Amino acid sequence: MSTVRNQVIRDQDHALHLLRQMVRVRRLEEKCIELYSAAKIRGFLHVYIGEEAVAAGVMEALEPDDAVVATYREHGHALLRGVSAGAILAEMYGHAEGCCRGRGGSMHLFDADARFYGGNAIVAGGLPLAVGLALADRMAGRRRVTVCFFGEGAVAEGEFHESMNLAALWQLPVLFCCENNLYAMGTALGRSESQTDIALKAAGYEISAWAVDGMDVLAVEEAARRAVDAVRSGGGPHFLELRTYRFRAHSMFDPELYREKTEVTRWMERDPIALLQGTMQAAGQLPEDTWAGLTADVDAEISAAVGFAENGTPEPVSELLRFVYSDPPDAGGAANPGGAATPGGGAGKEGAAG
Ligand SMILES: Cc1ncc(C[n+]2csc(CCOP(=O)(O)OP(=O)(O)O)c2C)c(N)n1
Repeated sequence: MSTVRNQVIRDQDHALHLLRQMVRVRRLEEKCIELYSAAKIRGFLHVYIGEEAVAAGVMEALEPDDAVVATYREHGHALLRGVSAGAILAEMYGHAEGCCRGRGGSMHLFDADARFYGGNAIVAGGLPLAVGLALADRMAGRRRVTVCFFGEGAVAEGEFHESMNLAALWQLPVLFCCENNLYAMGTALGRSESQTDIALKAAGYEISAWAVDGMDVLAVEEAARRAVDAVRSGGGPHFLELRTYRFRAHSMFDPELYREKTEVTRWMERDPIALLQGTMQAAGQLPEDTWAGLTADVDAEISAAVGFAENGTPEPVSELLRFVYSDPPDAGGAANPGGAATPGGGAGKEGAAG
């Protein structure tokens, strides 16, 4: 088995933690696929399998107050940001116990308490949102960082360029993390971009940018810490191009005619979980029973989450207008957080039922 790097991992407990985080994401999504196939989960489902080292490494560099913005391939980001597996699965079931009361589903996970701002289904849609969050922090004098994850498909969008420009012009505290898995649905990067070096595109906006091996969680964490520290200490926006690969189809509906099976197999040889596991085992840092204990714990977490989601309840139809509009302050929004608000300003449960 190949190793992450020819090195002995200095902090064994931390390496084990990273391994656990990646396994949590992998097992959660393997379960999602199973539940989707059993028609328990409906709608779209995009899994992150193969890319786990990116979210696992970057999240380590963040403080609880920092903000995270992600794409529709965000189950792992939400989980590692502290949204429970139960709240994620209940969301996919369309149950009220989900992190968005079952209204968003797989592509729209959101949790304001965790400062997790989606779950954005529109390609590149998260970038201006991240720039806005960073601008708000700058204006309020808060030393927070906003991290924005997006696929390389986003660089073809105008929103990408507008966001790079404003973040650099205003020196905003945002870290852009491009998850370059080489394909935007069925379109290979080289078929849509004249310049395929994405870090170079960001550098064109005077943003410090560099590429990282996105299959090596230690390398990702190291790069993310360096970038986040620079952003937090006033160094303006930074950009990481994380070179990675998705092992599964784009979504549950994708015959994968655009890539060779041998290419997929080649990348699977650098599975981020197996790489770290192999390195630790080779260094005598992962005894068999430690690994068995880790996987058993994760399996228990996921099966408890499935139970939680299964036992959830759909929202009653009478509640569906709640939260569609926020309560205007003069309608007593703070005092009536559950009350429905109409565009005209009327609030109250009767309004919701109507
Ligand atoms: C503005 C917009 N255009 C098109 C789509 C349809 N679409 C959904 S996913 C996707 C590919 C995006 O690829 P990438 O950004 O590389 O992310 P990945 O799926 O590889 O993680 C496209 C074109 C969309 N959601 N939004």
